[in-house]
Amino acid sequence: MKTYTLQWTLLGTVLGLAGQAQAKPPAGGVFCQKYPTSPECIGKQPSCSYCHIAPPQRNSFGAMVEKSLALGMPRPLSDTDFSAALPSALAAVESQDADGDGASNLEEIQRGTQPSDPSSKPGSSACQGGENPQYAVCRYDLRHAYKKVLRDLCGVSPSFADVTAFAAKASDDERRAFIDTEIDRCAQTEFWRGKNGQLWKVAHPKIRPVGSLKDGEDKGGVPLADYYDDYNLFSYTQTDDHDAREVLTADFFVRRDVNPTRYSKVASLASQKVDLAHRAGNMTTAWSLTDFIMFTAIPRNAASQMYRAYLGLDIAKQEGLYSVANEPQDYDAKGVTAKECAACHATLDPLTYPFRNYNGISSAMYETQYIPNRLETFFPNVAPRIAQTPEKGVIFGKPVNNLREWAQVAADSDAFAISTTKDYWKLLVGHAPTPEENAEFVATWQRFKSANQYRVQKLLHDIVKTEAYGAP
Ligand SMILES: [Ca+2]
Ligand SMILES: [Ca+2]
Repeated sequence: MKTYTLQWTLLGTVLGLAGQAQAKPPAGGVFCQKYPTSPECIGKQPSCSYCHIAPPQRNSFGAMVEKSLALGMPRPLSDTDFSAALPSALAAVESQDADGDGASNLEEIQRGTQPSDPSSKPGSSACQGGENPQYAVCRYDLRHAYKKVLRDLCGVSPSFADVTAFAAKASDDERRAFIDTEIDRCAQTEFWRGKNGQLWKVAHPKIRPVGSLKDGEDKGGVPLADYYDDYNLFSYTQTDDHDAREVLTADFFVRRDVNPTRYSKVASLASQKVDLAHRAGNMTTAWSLTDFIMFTAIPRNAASQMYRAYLGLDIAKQEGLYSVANEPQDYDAKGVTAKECAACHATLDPLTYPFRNYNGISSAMYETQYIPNRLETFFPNVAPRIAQTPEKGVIFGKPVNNLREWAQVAADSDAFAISTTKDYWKLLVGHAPTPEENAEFVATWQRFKSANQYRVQKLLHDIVKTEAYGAP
């Protein structure tokens, strides 16, 4: 994070001083279109340091790519020319070895090591660790997996009798089938799906609860909105045979019944005010509009929070940048066209426009609702061009007419599948995917999209079957 800040500060300085070669904001996005399964692209994009020591100075890999980049074209290249030329320049150096560590650039890109750093190279560390009499190290161990499933999904340690019974089963196939049964049983427990259970923990950084502002059950001192509605919708979309994408696309709400906890769809809730035609799951709940929009005219904070929370992309860390031509326009005169801001805001501002009519708490009568002409009505004096702010926006380079279309593009993106898979990978495996685990992680999120049809329940089974989970 510090490194990014320093590099981008340097970049801003360089841009102001000279027309020479610079780090290009689109580079990460183009790289990840070419190598979508590289660990550098799992829910993020490579940082400037992948090709640069400090922009514009390139490292050994960056220098090698530059030699193959748009040969004969005058420098500096425009962003468009650069983006068009980069894929073939990357391809041209794939079989070479920029840092001379014996691993080709392509191998390093695919394995997640640094192609410019000879001390970073693909190894076989996944299977180091020696003999362990308790477990078959580097092999899937069913007994280990069984005990871990009970702890991770049921919140209990298996008894001696449980473990003995498991070991006494006739075959490994029976043991596997039993683990699957236990996953389904545990996913019904309060530990997993109940109030403040494991699913709620996954939701915390997305919903960002503030107890003092809580309305309804467990009301705080300044009750503004009931974010339990958000937890309920989240939990509904992550359980049973429901589609996880509905956390972004739902036009319904969810009620929670207790003893035992069950989530069910409802068409309306007294605590929610956005009309049916403008609902986009947890992005448009009373709490999201209260907490992430508040009194803001153009709520960039809401867009960046959704991008980070549900797509795993943090614009403040230069992740997920898809610069839009002629942006940012700076309709609210915040100074975002300044060089050091523009690189991010060329993505963030078009990402934010579809939120323009969602009202936070700036007008009591119309709080947390969709109000056509909201900016014209409540914010006419913010800046001379404020009314020109479009509702149309752009996400991942795709134009969208409104927030519901935004939600659909987001929900169908690889970023959403990666981010959701990563949430549960971290919860169950215990850490974010390592370079050695990347091949399994990629296969897992790709199956989450395809064979598993965005069912978290199936994802849980899938993660438990990985070697990352089952090999102690
Ligand atoms: Ca190398
Ligand atoms: Ca290397």
